[in-house]
Amino acid sequence: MGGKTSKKLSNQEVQRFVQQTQLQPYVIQQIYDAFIDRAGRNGRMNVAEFKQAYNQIKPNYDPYNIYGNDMEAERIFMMFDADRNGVLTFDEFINAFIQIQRGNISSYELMLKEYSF
Ligand SMILES: [Ca+2]
Repeated sequence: MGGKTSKKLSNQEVQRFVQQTQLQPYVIQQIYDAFIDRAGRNGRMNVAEFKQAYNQIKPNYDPYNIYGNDMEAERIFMMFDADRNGVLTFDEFINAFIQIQRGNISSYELMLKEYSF
């Protein structure tokens, strides 16, 4: 109990995420540490926690557009909450992270729209 124990991904998990995201292993671990920092040890990130994380992830974040960013964060949260249980696991989060970093969100949304008919 107590103290700052950093939680590590197993090598197997890191390899899986490397394949999935094409990121370097140390980057995966950094994202994981940041995720656990916000989400807590249970590894589940709720929408409020995601909004805070989103502000740090998003390139060209506009601090004067708080409401716009919040709504955007909520939308993205729902898009990537694959099993719709109201929290993001690291699997779900890292997918969102990659898409946000690549600026792919708008094309991703378009794709979702096209397939939702
Ligand atoms: Ca989920």
